[in-house]
Amino acid sequence: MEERNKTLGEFIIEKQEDFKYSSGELSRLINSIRLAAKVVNYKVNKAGLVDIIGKFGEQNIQGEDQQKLDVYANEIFMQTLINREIVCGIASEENDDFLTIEGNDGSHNNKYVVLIDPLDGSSNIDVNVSVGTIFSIYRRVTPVGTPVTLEDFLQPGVNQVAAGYVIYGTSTMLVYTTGNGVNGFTLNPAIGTFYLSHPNFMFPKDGNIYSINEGNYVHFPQGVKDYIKYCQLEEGDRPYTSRYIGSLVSDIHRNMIKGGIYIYPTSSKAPKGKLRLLYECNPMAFLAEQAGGKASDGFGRIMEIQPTELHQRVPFFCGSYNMVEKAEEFMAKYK
Ligand code: AHM
Ligand code: MG
Repeated sequence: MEERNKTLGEFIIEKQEDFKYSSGELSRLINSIRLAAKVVNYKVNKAGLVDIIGKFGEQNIQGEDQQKLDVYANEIFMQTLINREIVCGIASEENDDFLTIEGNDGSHNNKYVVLIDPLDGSSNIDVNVSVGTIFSIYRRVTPVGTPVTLEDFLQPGVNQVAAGYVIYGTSTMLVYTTGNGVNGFTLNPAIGTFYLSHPNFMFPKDGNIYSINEGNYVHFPQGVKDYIKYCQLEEGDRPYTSRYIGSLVSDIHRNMIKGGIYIYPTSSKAPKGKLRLLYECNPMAFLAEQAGGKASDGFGRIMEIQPTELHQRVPFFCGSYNMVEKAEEFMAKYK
């Protein structure tokens, strides 16, 4: 008989002893993210109904429900983490600066900082396309007991203790790593429980999907242009298939299942790239590497970049190991 699928709650408890610092704090933190994800999921799924429900005069529908979903998601994730007093600081893609969190008694005794993109790809909401939440967790580097500083957030990705994403798609999934492989959980909306559906999630080593906004082709560096032409060449298993949702979480999620590469390069319009190192690239890079894939800025490992500012942008190449390696070969020709 097949083993009954584990719930995320059961999985977190079971894995707690594997954590390097097993005080239960990280488990509680991931539990809070699980809770916030369910609340945001409820709201995202209801987004298209707002007008209809509104017509029936439901109370409070104006104002609260018309709030932009990315703002709402930001508030939910922030509040959930703040209320539980489990982090000492949060930085969000939605806010200019980081937030220092103190306990009810004014103490600063928590160990972890969270960086979050509460609703990535939110321009897709209006057209009913999947969006996602991306999160990244570090241990603070300043002494426990003191307020967090910028230094606690500006850590290279290799220091991450956990990272993950939530995809609000045809099914809602939470996919995360604590540095021991990647596991994916699918929400059963009827009972509001995440079940382990993708244990030991792995990127195929090779793939045949390339995901890039080709509309910007003329603005791309020559290495990227050449790589795109390579993807389109009729040879061996090529031409590859082009798939671009324009929602990072969805594009990476699909490529992780099917095998593929996601690229957001520099361009003459966005000389540093578009995606944020701390909120988008590092967590995705941690997941990719833990799933046997690779993440690069075109020349070197994303997770080794020393961040200099909270909202720093970087070019991003992420996906099946061999595909990213190939793209780097093309980039290296024009270094
Ligand atoms: P956002 O943080 O403003 O939502 O932007 C990030 C999104 C990614 O999800 C997506 O891969 C990319 O921007 C799409 O950008 P573009 O429309 O330029 O191709
Ligand atoms: Mg984003």
